[in-house]
Amino acid sequence: MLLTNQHPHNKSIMVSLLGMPNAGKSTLVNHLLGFDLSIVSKKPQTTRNSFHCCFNVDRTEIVLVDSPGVHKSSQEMNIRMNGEAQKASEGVDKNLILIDSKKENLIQEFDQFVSYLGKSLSDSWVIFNKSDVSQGKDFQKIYDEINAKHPFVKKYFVISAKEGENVQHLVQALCDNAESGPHYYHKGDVSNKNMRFFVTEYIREQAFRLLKEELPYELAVTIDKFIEADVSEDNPNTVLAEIHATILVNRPSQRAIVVGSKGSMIKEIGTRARKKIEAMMGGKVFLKLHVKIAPKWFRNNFVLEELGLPRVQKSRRVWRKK
Ligand SMILES: Nc1nc2c(ncn2[C@@H]2O[C@H](COP(=O)(O)OP(=O)(O)OP(=O)(O)O)[C@@H](O)[C@H]2O)c(=O)[nH]1
Ligand SMILES: [Mg+2]
Repeated sequence: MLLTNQHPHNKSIMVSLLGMPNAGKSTLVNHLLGFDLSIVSKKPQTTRNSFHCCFNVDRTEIVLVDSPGVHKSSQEMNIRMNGEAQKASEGVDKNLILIDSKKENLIQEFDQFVSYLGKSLSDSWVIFNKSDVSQGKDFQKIYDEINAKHPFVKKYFVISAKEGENVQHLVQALCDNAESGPHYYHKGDVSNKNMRFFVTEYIREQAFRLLKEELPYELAVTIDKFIEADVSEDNPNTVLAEIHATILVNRPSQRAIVVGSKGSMIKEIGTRARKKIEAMMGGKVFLKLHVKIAPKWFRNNFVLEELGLPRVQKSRRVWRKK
């Protein structure tokens, strides 16, 4: 029997989404998938891990690799996040480099991206995003200058990932560049990360949205318990999973803010995250959140490994227990 992912007319293409923080990479992922899989916030450095997700257009499979925005930092976690972006660019057929076109100097923005990524790229397209809020720019001229300086950039698109403007042209171009061959993912599979990963992401997403200033950057989420129920009966009230998660913070004062007055903040984070998890899992879940003070967790190799951020070549210091 011929498997659907091996049909002779199948085509596929794998593309990375790279760029500076806040350029709109995860927003584009969600627009293309048609639902909010990747977490998005107004704050930069929302995405910390690179991961695959895929969708099909007729017989063409498009695998997207979302990645953290590259930035300059000497902090171990940020160095590892940059490493995730470098990893996202490896083994793909094309790199899509997103630029926030609201920024004043897009050529400088692109140069900065190249220097922060710290790795040479091949076969890339530049995507000027946020066209809905950046009128009056001569994108052809900007592209020509970028292309003259960085010849690995072969094409440009002007889109709005949020409003969907021109995204269809980009999808068509990706389909035109896809190669014949079997699909990487089975029908129905959306990502190479599991539900545990997305649960931590949806909790962190709400923390990013609800908490102010620097606090979201000093916070991480780990899963303590994830018990999936045996859903044999067709009962809409069945709880699909019992999830216990911990929000790690750096200092005692941060714990107090995350918990909030009489537990109001942690309750709000939990309620909002649970709704998204339930929408994703297609049924009810029980979610219990704890807050734990883990001083300097963002330098601790064991915690970073658990968060899916392994050591990279540029890793600086590794915190060890004395
Ligand atoms: N107006 C407008 N806003 C956009 C557009 N695309 C993204 N945004 C907004 O830009 C902000 C950042 O979007 P993200 O998708 O989280 O950006 P990102 O590149 O994934 O950021 P990091 O994960 O931090 O690297 C959010 O507030 C989005 O709503 C767009 O096309 N137009
Ligand atoms: Mg992102």
